[in-house]
Amino acid sequence: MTTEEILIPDIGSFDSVDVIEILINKGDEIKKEDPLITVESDKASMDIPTPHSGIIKEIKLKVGDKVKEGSLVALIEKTEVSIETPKKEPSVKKAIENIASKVALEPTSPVPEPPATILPLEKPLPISESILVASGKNSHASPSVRKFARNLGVNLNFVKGSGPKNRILIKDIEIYVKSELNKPRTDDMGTHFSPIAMPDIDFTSFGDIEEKSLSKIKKISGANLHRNWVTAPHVTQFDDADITDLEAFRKSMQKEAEKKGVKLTLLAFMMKACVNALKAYPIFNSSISPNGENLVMKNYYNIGFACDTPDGLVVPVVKDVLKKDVLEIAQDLGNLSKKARERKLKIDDMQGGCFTISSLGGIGGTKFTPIINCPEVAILGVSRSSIQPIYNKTIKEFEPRLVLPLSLSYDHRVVDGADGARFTTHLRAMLSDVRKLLL
Ligand code: CAO
Repeated sequence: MTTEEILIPDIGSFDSVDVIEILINKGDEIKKEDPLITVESDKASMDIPTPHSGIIKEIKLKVGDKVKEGSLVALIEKTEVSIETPKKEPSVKKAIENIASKVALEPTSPVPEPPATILPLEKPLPISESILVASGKNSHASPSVRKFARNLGVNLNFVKGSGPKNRILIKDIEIYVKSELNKPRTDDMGTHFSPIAMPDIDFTSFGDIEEKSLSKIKKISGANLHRNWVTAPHVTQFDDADITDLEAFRKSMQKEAEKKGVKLTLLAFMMKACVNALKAYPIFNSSISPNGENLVMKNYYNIGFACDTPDGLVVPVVKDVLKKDVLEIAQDLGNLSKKARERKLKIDDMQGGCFTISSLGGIGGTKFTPIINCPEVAILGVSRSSIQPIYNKTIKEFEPRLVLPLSLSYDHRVVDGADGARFTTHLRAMLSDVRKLLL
């Protein structure tokens, strides 16, 4: 093995160019044509390739040095013995002159991408000999950097250069790629959350099993629920409302409602109370705009309700709740629930919601944490009412009262905790005083 000097080759009419990047380290094992350093004139930058394969024993230059043809770049211990034969390949000199003349014609042209292909050569040059020029005012990059970018499929026009004169360095591309990988992706349901794979368990090894396919509704709602759960930071605010008087009033109206063929349930009153609270706290009647920059504030009041059907969960929407009385709302609720259970809901029946109520009161339970129906920003969970001892300050005694548990989940990107508590406090006040609610 012999140690040889690597010298700057013929670089044409440029008699002094700056070393702007050292691409090798002492001890590196390199192959013939690998780039060693990048030099730059006022018109062009180029990589200087190694004429031999071998191990770098010493680097004789540093960034900022001025070099010309014949300057010593490094000492290399050759690992191959090559018989030097004169080559007919285009020289570095010819290529740099070719490009320099192009650059002179278009001094502020944008960075060509991918630039290696712009050379009008019959046979493409090896990459290290391709003179890749970026002399635009804004950015430029050396051939090795361009090759690195090309291998990763990176368009350099999007990369911010941190080198001298905004030159793009390898580390800039690495930073760019990292930031791109961390951006939310549309194909993972709008999040960059990648859970580990579910373990593949053979359940038959534990006992008898039966497989059933998920219903279409479950497949669709499952994907939506998952997206909403991982994209919206949920907070759930709990509260209790004293609905003793409201329930007495509802019962007193039930006969009249039945005559009109309407079942007047608590849910109709809940809708009225929620619209009242939405008017008092309009932030709850908003959505984050698709570009994530603004809040869309809605001046209409359509309330969705989670409806349990044999095929799964659907959310029909009662439109214009503000303009309707409780009987009209109850009528809509009845019609939409019937349509849902008979699988007759139309797309329009499930669109345009501003806020959702999920009532499990007819079934049971004390409290739960409902998942927001995004892009809405809040959902109210209603659990089963029960008689509770409530302290009456006026008479200084506990009284048996009918108490309704409320669970408000909200998107903390939009709604602050204080507003969450204000909203449930307002709801509680409305539900406790039927006169306020119906005014
Ligand atoms: N506390 C105590 N009783 C309640 C109640 C409450 N909060 N809410 C309803 N009830 C009673 C009703 O008064 C009714 O009693 P009667 O039959 O004696 O009159 C009974 O429970 C059944 O009510 P309902 O379910 O017919 O009517 P509703 O208006 O309360 O609810 C609907 C309608 C569509 C919301 C409901 O049928 C339903 O599907 N609930 C499930 C929603 C769901 O799955 N949510 C979870 C989604 S995951 O977030």
